[in-house]
Formats: sequence, structure tokens, C-alpha cells
Amino acid sequence: MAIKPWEFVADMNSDGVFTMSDIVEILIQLFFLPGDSLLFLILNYLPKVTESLEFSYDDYHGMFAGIVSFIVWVFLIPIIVKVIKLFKP
Ligand SMILES: [Ca+2]
Repeated sequence: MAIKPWEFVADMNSDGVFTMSDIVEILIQLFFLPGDSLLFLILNYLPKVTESLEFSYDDYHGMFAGIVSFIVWVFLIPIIVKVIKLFKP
């Protein structure tokens, strides 16, 4: 069974209440979303790559996902800012 790296709910730490900790958890999930998504695809569809790079489900939120996410956000944030500026009056 494929384990998904992402789960977005209001009560992220499952303690029964929505607090600042949940917001921090949501931001961490958002940061790692690009890298974890790529890792998810590799783990589920590229078994030879998974084997040769020794990836496992424990690598979600890890070094690989962090580097990929950082690179994606570095390129994506300026694009998002430009799109937002297009809609400003
Ligand atoms: Ca909570």
C-alpha cells in the first residue's frame, strides 16, 4: 500500500484542538510538499531508482525531499509573486 506523505487537516498533531503548533505543522507540510511528492512518485513508480538510491517511506521530510522542495520553492516563489502583482489594481 502506498503511504502518502501529505495530510492536511486543521488538527495536524491530533491533540484535539487547533493551535499555533498545528499552523507550524501545516507550514512544514507545505514546504516539503514538492520534495515529498517527487519521493512518493519515485517510491511507487520507479522501483529501480528507489532501490539504487536506497529510498524508503522514512525519507519523507528528509534530506532529499528538503533539497528538492527548497529548489522548487526558490523558483516558484518569484512566479507566485509576479502572478499576484498581475491581479493588483
Ligand atoms: Ca492540534
